Amino acid sequence: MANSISPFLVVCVVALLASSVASATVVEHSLYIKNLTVNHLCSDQVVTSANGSVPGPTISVHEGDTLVIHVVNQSPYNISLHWHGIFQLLSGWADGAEYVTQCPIRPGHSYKYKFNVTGQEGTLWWHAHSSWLRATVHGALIIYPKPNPFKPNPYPFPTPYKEVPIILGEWWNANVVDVEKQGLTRGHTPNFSDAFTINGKTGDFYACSEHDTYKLKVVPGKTYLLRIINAALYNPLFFKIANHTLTVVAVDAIYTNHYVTDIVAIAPGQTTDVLLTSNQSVGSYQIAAQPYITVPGDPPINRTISRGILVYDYEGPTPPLNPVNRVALPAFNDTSTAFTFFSNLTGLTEGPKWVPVPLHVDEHMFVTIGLNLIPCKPGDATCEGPSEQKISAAMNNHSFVFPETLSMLEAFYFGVGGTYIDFPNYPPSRFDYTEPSLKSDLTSIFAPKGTTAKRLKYNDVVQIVFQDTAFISIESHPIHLHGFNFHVLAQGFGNYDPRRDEKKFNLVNPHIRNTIAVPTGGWAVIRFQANNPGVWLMHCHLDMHVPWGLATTFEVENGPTPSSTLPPPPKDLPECLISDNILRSSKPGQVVDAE
Ligand SMILES: [Cu+2]
Repeated sequence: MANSISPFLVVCVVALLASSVASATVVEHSLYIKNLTVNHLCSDQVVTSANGSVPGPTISVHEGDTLVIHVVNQSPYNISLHWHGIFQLLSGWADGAEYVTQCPIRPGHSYKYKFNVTGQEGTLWWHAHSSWLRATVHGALIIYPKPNPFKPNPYPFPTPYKEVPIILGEWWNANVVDVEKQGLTRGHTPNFSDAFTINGKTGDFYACSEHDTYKLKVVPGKTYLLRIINAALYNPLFFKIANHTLTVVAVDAIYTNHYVTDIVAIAPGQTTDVLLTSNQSVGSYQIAAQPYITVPGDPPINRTISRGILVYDYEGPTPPLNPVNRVALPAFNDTSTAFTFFSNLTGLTEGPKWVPVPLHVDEHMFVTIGLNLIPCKPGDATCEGPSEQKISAAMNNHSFVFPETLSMLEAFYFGVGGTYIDFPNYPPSRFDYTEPSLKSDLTSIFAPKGTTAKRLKYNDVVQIVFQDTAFISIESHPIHLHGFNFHVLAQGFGNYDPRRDEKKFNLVNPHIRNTIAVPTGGWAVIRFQANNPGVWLMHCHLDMHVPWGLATTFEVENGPTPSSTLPPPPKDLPECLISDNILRSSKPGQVVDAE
């Protein structure tokens, strides 16, 4: 009898197991993609929105949760949604990169994105990954640390009094899909935006905007966590609050050592978490988001400023009468301020989710990034780019083209050959990458078009040196990698020189990111481990540069076990133009199963 198991105990153990399983919450949202009329700068504009607001809703989860998002496309455009910075471990079908991991959700159709949020916490965001629709279809995606009753403050910094998402955006008084089309047809830079926004508001710099100004109310003497996201399509930005310092504590949802600054530089695609303490005299202070222009000379770029106000909420006997304290901003082209910010960030090695730098490298890559030209067809009068050609863009002289009939992930999963070709580890030739005369060098400025993938073995460690080129112009390209975070080992200006620059690698506490702003006319070195099978897009996050071709992909093989193998696609994965039957017959025995 002493060895028998009490039925009561069994019930208790089962109940305990059930409760621990139940603690992995499923967070469910519906996003309806539909038209919305927005009034900015004295006029109405019909835009595409998620649930009728710009920015769209903030999605919050705890690490360990499963996120389910029903996307219903009631808009006139094809769409897909990307969960920017989410690892998508074994859930590549939910990554949302149009024609890379799925075909688009067509008007009138829907798709359920379902994925686990594991191994990361902090500020990310979600956005459309079709055409330029992310201009108005985006929102914050906040991952809170796993609830822990023994750890009342879950953060590696003092508990903030309040947390505030700050989404910086860019506004066109036009239909952005038309602006993109115009850029592609004419072959030169499309019309620049008309305004920048802070949480969807333009601010008093612009016409008709007195009531279109973002206000952040703070209680004196408190510390706030600002979760800053750059959702702009075209510009890195400087962000500043008059008379206040900001303490950076995380970037791209990974903690950093505290870095105290009076200005934040943030490239499209990046996030930056800062602590703000309301320790100044009671009053109002300007908040500003200003473009950081990385193209030298005098490019015709939107040089306006979005301004908001930080207001001290004060209930004492004397009402706050201070005039708005104006913010002093750097020059639009202040590369040294931007570089100081980016190169001073270091990773919080003792913090949650820190990953040490892999010290052994399996794949060394040197990837040139920049603009190029494609020849115009004879007699094509719409071709208005430099040297009467069309602007294009490339990595390693390969100008990326998205497939149109089948997603790359389906081609990978079903073994459909001929969809993409190999992406090389090096450019076809070595040259003086940042030599200014390359600007109009018609002997080497053309890059062939094609769909490319760099094939990686499961768990390969990849090091990439990104090298900006001077074709057409140098520029800071924010390169975003889907599916992985990477360590930023070093960055600098001019041509990368391994003998000189390898000595600068930070292998101890480099910061970790998913989007790196490669310095204009310079280079940056990153390292990541390909621990997730699937096809992962790597691209410039300046939206015109993607259809021009500044992208490639990584095809990561399955690992040796079921837990390192990409599962079958969900049943409701949007249909491609290649029919399901062809896919099924292309890999006999492979059954398309439910999730
Ligand atoms: Cu770019």
